[in-house]
Amino acid sequence: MNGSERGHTSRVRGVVARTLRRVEPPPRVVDWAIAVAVAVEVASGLYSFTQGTPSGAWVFWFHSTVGLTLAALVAFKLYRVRRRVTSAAAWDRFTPISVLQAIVTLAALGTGVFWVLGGNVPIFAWTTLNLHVGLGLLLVPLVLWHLRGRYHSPRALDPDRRAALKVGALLVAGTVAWRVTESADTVLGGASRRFTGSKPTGDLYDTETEGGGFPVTSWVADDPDPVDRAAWTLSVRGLVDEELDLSYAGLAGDGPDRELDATLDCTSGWYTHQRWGGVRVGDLLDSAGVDERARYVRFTSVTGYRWSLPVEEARDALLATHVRGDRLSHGHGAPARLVAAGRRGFQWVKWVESVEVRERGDPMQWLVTLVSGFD
Ligand SMILES: Nc1nc2c(c(=O)[nH]1)N[C@H]1C(S)=C(S)[C@@H](COP(=O)(O)O)O[C@H]1N2
Ligand SMILES: [Mo]
Repeated sequence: MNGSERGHTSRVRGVVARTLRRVEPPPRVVDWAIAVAVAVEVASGLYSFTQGTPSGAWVFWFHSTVGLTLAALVAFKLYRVRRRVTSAAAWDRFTPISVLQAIVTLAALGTGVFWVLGGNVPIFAWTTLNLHVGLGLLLVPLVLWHLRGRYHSPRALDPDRRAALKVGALLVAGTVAWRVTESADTVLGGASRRFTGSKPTGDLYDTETEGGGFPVTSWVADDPDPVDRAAWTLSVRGLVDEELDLSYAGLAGDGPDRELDATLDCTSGWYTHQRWGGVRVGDLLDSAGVDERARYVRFTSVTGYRWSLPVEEARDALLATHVRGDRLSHGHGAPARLVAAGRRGFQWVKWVESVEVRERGDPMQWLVTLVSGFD
């Protein structure tokens, strides 16, 4: 390197240092902002699983915006601590976890952006969106462990106006970056992505999929033996005037009673729009007669997997026996499955055998959907 090159390099360094000083919040503010942003991302990410109608679209853009802001915070942090990682002498017993945390954070952010830009590299049955969720959840114990070793009381922060403005500016930059990724996605042909981030099944799965051309998925481990239509009955119980036990012939002997177009949108990141046939739950409830205390209707699978809907919403749902004019295949939930338009896939209970009218919701259903099938 000659003298003028060296002068040039140090001038560039000077510019970087000055720019950093202008935009970078103080170190402890960065550290705390990272912890808060990770918590916000985990919470908004999980909450987004419950959103299936465009009124919930804000959760997805909020999650993206905070994620991109987090990327900037992580960049500041990594730049600041780079020497502590590259010099072996500076390592202590918390450094390996910190390095792992940095890798997982970057991977979680990277898979999120990659997915939004239309990317998907499936690993066995996992889409890149599943991987993103897994990495995000892995961050929870890692951040807690990191805080254990490197905790600074937030009282040591003195949140001056400048620091607050810098964090605010980063959020604005995150919003701009989010708009840019959205536009980039449109240019890359991502118009078919739903507001939930889900893509048409055809974009994700090129293998033959069972009946109706969309994949068979179960949330975690639910995998019953095929249910015999002739032996199956659907029971209607709870706050009803008259309990019902309906056979398949009684329910759909003459073919489906109603048809409903609805989008099945799985939290693994795919959706499929289908015409479903079956019985309107409202008609079932009317035949049984509903008590005025009724607030929820709970749908339970032969496996115990279950979900409840507020009674008014449940009335408009379908207990589907058919899709695209054909009887449901086993994988898609034969003899009957719940079709709840505007709800996410995991709430569309398959292999339904019982409908219960209840006064209360069912908080345990959250746990049951995760553990059903492990026995
Ligand atoms: N009983 C039961 N119903 C279930 C599930 C399950 O694991 N068990 N998985 C849910 C999930 S996560 C989705 S996305 C849809 C998938 O429906 P499909 O297999 O017909 O595509 O079913 C839902 N219904
Ligand atoms: Mo799903």
